[in-house]
Amino acid sequence: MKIIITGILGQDGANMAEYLLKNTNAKIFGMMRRSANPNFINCKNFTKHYNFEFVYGDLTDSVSIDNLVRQIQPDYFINFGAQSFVGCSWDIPLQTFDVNATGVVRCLEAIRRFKPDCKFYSAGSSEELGDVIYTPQDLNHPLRPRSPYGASKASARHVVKVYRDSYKLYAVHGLLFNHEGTKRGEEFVTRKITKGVARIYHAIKNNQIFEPIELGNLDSKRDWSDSEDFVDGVWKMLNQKSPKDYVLSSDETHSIREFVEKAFNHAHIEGYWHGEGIEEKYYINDTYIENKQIESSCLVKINPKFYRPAEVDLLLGDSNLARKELNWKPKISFDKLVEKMVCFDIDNF
Ligand code: GDR
Repeated sequence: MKIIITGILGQDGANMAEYLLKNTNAKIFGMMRRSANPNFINCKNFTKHYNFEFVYGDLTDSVSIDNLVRQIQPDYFINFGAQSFVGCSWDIPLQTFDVNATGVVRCLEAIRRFKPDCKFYSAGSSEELGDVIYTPQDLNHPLRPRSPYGASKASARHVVKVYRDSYKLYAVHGLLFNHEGTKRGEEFVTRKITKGVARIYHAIKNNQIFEPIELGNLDSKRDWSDSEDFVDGVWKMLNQKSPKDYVLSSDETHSIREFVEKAFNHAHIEGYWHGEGIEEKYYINDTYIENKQIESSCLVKINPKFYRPAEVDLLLGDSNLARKELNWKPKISFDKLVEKMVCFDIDNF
C-alpha cells in the first residue's frame, strides 16, 4: 500500500504520517515544497522510518502533482497541504485560492488521469460555514464563508463532489472543526496562547518582568479538538464502502477568553479581566509574587491588528453521523488538550 500525504511538515500531515506508520504497513510519501530552510520539527519521530520518504511537490505546480501520482501509483492521496491561516488569507487571497481550491482540482485531475482507483481526502473546514445560521452545525449547514480562506475551502468541497459524481472517484471532503496540539503553528491562537503562557510562567519563576500576550477578538467561539484524534477519523472516512463526507468535531464550544483562562490555570497562574473593548486586559492575580512590577503586570492585552476584517463568531459542530457510522469519537477533552499544550510548552520552553 502506498500513500501520498501533502503538507507533511504541518500539524495534520505529520500526525497522519505517525498514525499510518503505527497502524499500517503502508509506504508513506510525504510531499513537501522546496524551501531554503524547511522546518522538520513536526516530522522528527518518523523521518528515518524505513516506510517513510520525503518527495518534492507543490500544489500550485500540476506537473509535480501529475508526476507523483503517475510514478508512485498511490492507493491513497491525503491532501493536508494548504494556505491554512485564515487571518492571512485577506493578504494573499490569490495564493490561498490557488493552493486550497485549484490545488484540489490539480490533485483530482492527476488521480483521474493516472490512478483513478486512488482514494482522495480533501481537508475541509468549519470556516466554510462562516456566518452560521443554526447551531450545532452539521453537513447540511449552508456554506456562508467569511474569509478568502473559507471561500477557497468551500470551492474545494464543491469540486470534490463534482469529481466524485462525474468520474466515480472515491473522493471525500471532511468538514473538520478546529484541531490543535503540540505540533500546531504559533500563528494560530491556541499555540500562541500556550507558548505565551510558558514564556510568562518561566519569567515569573525567575522573578523577571515580562511582556503580555497580544490577542485580537476574545469573544469568538470555537469547537476545539486534538489533531491526533482527527487523523483517525480521516482514515476511517477513507475506508468506507462508498465515499461520503463527514463532520469531525468535539461538539463543544469555548471562547478565546476561556482558552486564555484555562491555559493560565494549568500553569497555576490566576488572573482577572479588567476594562472593556480594546482596553480590556487580563491581569495577574497573584499575591505571593515578590517582584512588585510583576504583581501589577498584565498577562494579556488586545492588539487591534489581530482583529479580522470579518469574523466567524460561533462554531459548534455536530459530529453525530461520524460517531455513528464511522464508530469514531475524540478521546482528548478540551481541558486535557489545553493541559497537554501548556505542559509541553512549559517543559520545552
Ligand atoms: P481559525 O483559527 O481561524 O478558527 O482557523 P485561529 O486559531 O487562527 O483563530 C481562532 C479564533 O481566534 C481569534 N483570535 C486570534 N487568532 C489568531 N490566529 N491570533 C490572535 O492573536 C487572535 N486573537 C483572537 C480569531 O479571530 C478566531 O476567531 C483554524 C485553522 O486551522 C484553519 O486552517 C481551519 O480550517 C479551521 O481552524 C477549522
